[in-house]
Amino acid sequence: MDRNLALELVRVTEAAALACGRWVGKGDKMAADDAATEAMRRTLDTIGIDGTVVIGEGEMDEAPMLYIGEKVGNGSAPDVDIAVDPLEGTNLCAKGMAGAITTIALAPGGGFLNAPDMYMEKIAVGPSARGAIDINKSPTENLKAVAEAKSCRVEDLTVVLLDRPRHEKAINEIRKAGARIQLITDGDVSPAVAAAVEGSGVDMMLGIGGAPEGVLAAAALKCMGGDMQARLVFMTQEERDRSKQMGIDELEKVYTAEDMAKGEVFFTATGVTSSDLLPGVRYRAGGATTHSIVMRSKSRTVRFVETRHQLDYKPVY
Ligand code: VTB
Repeated sequence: MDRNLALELVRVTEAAALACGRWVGKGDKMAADDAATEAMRRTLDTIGIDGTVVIGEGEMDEAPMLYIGEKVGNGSAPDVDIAVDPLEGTNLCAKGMAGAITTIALAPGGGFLNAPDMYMEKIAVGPSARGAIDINKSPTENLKAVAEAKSCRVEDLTVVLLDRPRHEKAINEIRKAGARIQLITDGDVSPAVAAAVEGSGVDMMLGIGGAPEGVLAAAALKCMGGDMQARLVFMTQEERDRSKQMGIDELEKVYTAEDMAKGEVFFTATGVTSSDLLPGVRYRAGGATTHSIVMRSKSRTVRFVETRHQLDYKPVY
């Protein structure tokens, strides 16, 4: 692909962030998500792609827009698959807490794992620890290998996990191993991406979160040359059946970033509330500033884009 579509997609995540940024701290996660989704949907149609949503807001009967299977873009070539999380961390946005982002990824048709909306166990690190992780090994073993790869001590590493009872064992083990921990209430895409950004302060994202979020993180980590392994976590027989229906034959498979995001992929995210990855939206009289991360796998170029928006000239806001 000759075009760097990420440079166009950043307008989509910016629009979503500007829209849901107004809902920061308002306590209404549904309204925040609707605002982001609506803005993302509208902006997507200005882009020259023939897109199909494969990771979206839900099945057709559950979501009014950006549902799985929905066609997006202006319909001109190329034929691409789209993965979106218009507002990743709706609770974080509603409470004004750190780490909410708007995010989108694009792959050639059929490039993304069609991940069902269920849990996925994940481990993600940046390029400096590439090859050092193994989801089948214990957190202690992974931390030792990552510290060695990064020529530092385990005590120098910071691991991000969702603060959930299901992670109690891992948290205890990581503490014992000596690494630092950042517990987050929501939003595991942002720390997975941050793990691959030199100097972000995050070295690893670990634990069980959403499978769709895992595919978005995989797209980003592939673009950055980071490393990720993941495995679906089945809670019910119904989830196993649904996964099979969605074309997943090997239920226990360990996925790499490449397995989940094949071909030339693009990823962008814009900060809604500030985090280790990106500052959040800041408004001023007649305008706002957004910060985004923009990347493509082909060149592995990672751009941090700071945009000054003149809202007076964008009547929609
Ligand atoms: C996960 C995580 C997401 O929601 O899906 C989480 O990947 C839900 O986990 O980033 P629980 O079922 O334990 O609440 C997010 O945090 C936000 O969508």
